[in-house]
Amino acid sequence: MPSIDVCFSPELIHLFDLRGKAVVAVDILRASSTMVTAFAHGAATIIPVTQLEECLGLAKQGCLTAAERDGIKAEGFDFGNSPFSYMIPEVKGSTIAITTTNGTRAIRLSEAAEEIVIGSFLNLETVVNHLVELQLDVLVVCAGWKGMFNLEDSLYAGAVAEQLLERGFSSGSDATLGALHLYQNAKADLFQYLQASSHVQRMQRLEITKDIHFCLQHNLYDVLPVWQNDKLV
Ligand code: 3SL
Repeated sequence: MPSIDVCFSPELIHLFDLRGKAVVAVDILRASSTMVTAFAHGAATIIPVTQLEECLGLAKQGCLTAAERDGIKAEGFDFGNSPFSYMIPEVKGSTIAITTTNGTRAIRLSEAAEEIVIGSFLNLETVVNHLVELQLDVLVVCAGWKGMFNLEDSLYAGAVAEQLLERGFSSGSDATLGALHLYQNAKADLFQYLQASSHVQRMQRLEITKDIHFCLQHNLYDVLPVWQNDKLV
């Protein structure tokens, strides 16, 4: 029986053997939710990179570019990291190069996995169904915040764990059980539960509360971004 495990921060990823595993890379607020939204609005390809310069350089190859640092859109890029900015006709058929503070790093650090999919509450059911079909051991890699644990990604890991445990997976660790218990305590009202969390407070200071509400919705989209040849398709 395959297992479900959770890596609470990219700083812990060296403790896991990714070979042969399916990684679900998640940054609920907001990178993975934004990528899922961009695909749902017709993006063809997303190239996650870690550095601003590399991202900007990809404009020369015809990419749209997106960059966020500390919650704010970086100067000179087409997009920041709000899911709402990807709901425009120009996104259809496009290739988007993106760099964000934590999310794109989590994806890049997962490259040794057998399969990487991008998870968010927005496509939770689609991700879970895919993992059940794959029958590989699963590791949810939380982007966290600058190496630290965060609540929103851990809650998502708990949501994935809840569904996979119901569908025959085994718990890989105390991390899985911790994430599951968090989610079960919070799921009645995730927004309320996250009120005191650091990134929600940061986003509220930046007046982007509507992005938080958007990213906490479950199963809005049925897209499944998958890592293939150095990009997401
Ligand atoms: O850290 C990240 O990668 C971002 O998702 C952070 S933010 O939500 O855009 O502020």
